[in-house]
Amino acid sequence: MSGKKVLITGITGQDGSYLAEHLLGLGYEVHGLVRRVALENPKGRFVRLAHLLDKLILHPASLESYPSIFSVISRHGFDECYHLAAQSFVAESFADGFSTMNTNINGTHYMLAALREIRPDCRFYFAGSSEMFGKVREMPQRETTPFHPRSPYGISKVAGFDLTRNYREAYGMYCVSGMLFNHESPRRGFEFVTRKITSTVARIKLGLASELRIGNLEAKRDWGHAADYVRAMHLMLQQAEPDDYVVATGETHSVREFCERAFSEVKLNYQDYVVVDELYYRPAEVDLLIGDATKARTVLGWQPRYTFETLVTEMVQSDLEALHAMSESPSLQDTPFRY
Ligand code: NAP
Ligand code: F7E
Repeated sequence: MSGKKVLITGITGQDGSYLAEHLLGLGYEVHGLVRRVALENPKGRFVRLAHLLDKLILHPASLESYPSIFSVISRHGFDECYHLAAQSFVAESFADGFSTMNTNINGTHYMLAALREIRPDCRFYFAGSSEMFGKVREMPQRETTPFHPRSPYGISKVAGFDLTRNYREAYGMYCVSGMLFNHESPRRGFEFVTRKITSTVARIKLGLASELRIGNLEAKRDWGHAADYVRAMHLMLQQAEPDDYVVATGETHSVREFCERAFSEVKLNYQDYVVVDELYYRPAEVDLLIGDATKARTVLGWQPRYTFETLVTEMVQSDLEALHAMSESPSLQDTPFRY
């Protein structure tokens, strides 16, 4: 057992829930920073953590408030901090760039500043993103690839990355950024394209929907599984020296291929159901991402366990099972999908 204390921001999200599970398994005392509204509506807001709630210590705080973050950090001697909280939906960042910037940039700065003040030895992980590469300058993208973000979200992640590196260089703190490519799972939010596809495939299969309205089918992503990627986050904080790492599978697939694969999982042809709707196009698109995770593989010894195929299968099957469970158990009717 590690006996270490860890603070996770964004613990209610996809990655936060997998990371909490992983660190509990390693013997950590796991604390989470959550919004006060979440504590007031545990059934709705802790749906991904329901199976872990009795093992976690949750603290209400606001990412927009330095004093609230300072107060949580000052009350516990954290050894590691994983800063995952963010407005993470790229499309929403075009709709409201200001709140995305406020949460993602200031929230990261407040975390770093509070740690520097109270707990400078606490190791810090920042959730960087392949969206920082944006309009990509080289293929595949690696740690040295220049950034060219294409959305307010991407810009906010470049700022978070720069802040994290600056605290490392200026104050000698152990601060690292993971440059993580898209990672998905049955716990992915419904607005992201993979979960939108798999949840709609399940509804179509059961006769509850007749079409899938979607945007750019030609965008390509390097899609991995969140359970694999949280292991890399943890490994990044166990090294002798702090450094930044790309985490990716090294394979790229289009949204069209994801649709094809997900529909074929239930023996349907995606062309019979997919309707392209320009409503879902973005003002500026990231056309193609493919990562080179050689450094994570060699230095961290990290390896993904899922493939593209096993990821899609797990997501479709999980959404089908959740819908079946709903139809059979009235008590599950207010939780549309199992996480
Ligand atoms: P997610 O499911 O959208 O979770 C986001 C988390 O941030 C939730 O716990 C959410 O809390 C919290 N949050 C959002 N706004 C907040 C605010 N104003 N104050 C406090 N908490 C707030 O995201 P994810 O997929 O787990 O991703 C985790 C992190 O990795 C994010 O920083 C994301 O940008 C980054 N990332 C994700 C991917 C990916 O493919 N998944 C790839 C690269 C980087 P509530 O539950 O209260 O809303
Ligand atoms: O879009 C296209 C869309 O919203 C993927 C976040 O976790 O990964 C995620 O960002 C692609 C884009 O994820 C629809 O235009 C087509 O090209 O699932 P997404 P994302 O924007 O790649 C990165 C690494 C992060 O860091 C982010 O936090 O799919 N697309 N049609 C669509 N996308 C959505 N959402 N909905 C559609 O109907």
